[in-house]
Amino acid sequence: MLHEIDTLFANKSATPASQKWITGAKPPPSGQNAYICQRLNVIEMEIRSAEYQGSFTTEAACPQDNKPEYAFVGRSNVGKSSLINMLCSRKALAKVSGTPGKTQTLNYFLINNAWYLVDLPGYGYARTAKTQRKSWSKMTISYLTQRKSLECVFVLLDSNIPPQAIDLAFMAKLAELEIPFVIAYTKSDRISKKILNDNIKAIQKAMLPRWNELPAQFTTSAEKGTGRTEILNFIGQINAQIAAATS
Ligand SMILES: Nc1nc2c(ncn2[C@@H]2O[C@H](COP(=O)(O)OP(=O)(O)O)[C@@H](O)[C@H]2O)c(=O)[nH]1
Ligand SMILES: [Mg+2]
Repeated sequence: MLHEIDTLFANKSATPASQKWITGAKPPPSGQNAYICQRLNVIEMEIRSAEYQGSFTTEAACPQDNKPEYAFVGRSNVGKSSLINMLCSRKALAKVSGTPGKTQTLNYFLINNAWYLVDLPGYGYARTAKTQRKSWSKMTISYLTQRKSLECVFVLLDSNIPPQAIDLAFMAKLAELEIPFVIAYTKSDRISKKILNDNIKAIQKAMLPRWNELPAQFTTSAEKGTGRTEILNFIGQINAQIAAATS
C-alpha cells in the first residue's frame, strides 16, 4: 500500500525528521508588520472567477507566471475534486470521478486571475498498476520539491474513517521535506458529529507521537459547503502576505 509514498522520496536525501509540524504557510515574508497582520485577519475572500488552465505532467510544463498556488492531495476518492468545486462554487470545474486512480496529471485552476488551485493525482488506490504508481511518484516528487510558487499543500483526509497508514506516511514525508501543509477533513456531512469528532481525535492522536504541534486543520463538506469560508480566508491571508511583501 505504501508504494507511491516509498518510491516518491526514494532518491531524495530528506532532511532529518522534524519534531515540529510545519504549521501551514511559509514563514511570513520579511517586511511584514503588525498593522498588516491585523488587517489580514478580517480579509474576506471572494471567488470572482475560476478557470481551468490545463493539465500537466511535469513541473516544468506547469504555468511559469509565479502566481501563488495551493495543491490538493490525498488518497483517490477522498474528495479532492469535490472540495475544489465547492471552494469555487462550481459544479464541474474539477472533474468528480467515479473511477479512482485515473487522473495522473496536475490540474490547474486559475482563481481571480491571481492564484492557482492545483488538483493533484490521488495515491493509495489498491488497483493502480505498478507503472502508474511510478509515474505518480515521479510527477509528484518533481512538483512538490521543485515548485517554488507552491505556498501550501492541503492534505485531504476522509473524516469518515480512522487514521490510514498511507496518509500518515505521506504527511511525515511532507514534514521531513519542510513542505508546508494543512489538513482538510472531507465528507463530514456523512457521519454524526460524535463519530466525526472521534475520528478526528484518533487522527490527531496518531500524529502526535511524532510531532509536538499539529498543522492547521479544516473540517469540510463539499455537499454542505462546510469549511469554505475558513479555507478561503486562510488562502486569502497568505496571498495578502505575499502581495504586501512584493509591493
Ligand atoms: N457526501 C459527500 N460525498 C462526497 C464529498 N466529497 C466527495 N464526495 C464523493 O466522493 C466521491 C469521490 O469524490 P472526488 O471529488 O471525485 O474525489 P477525488 O478522487 O479525491 O477527486 C464522489 O462520489 C463524491 O461525490 C462530501 O463532502 N460529502
Ligand atoms: Mg479527482
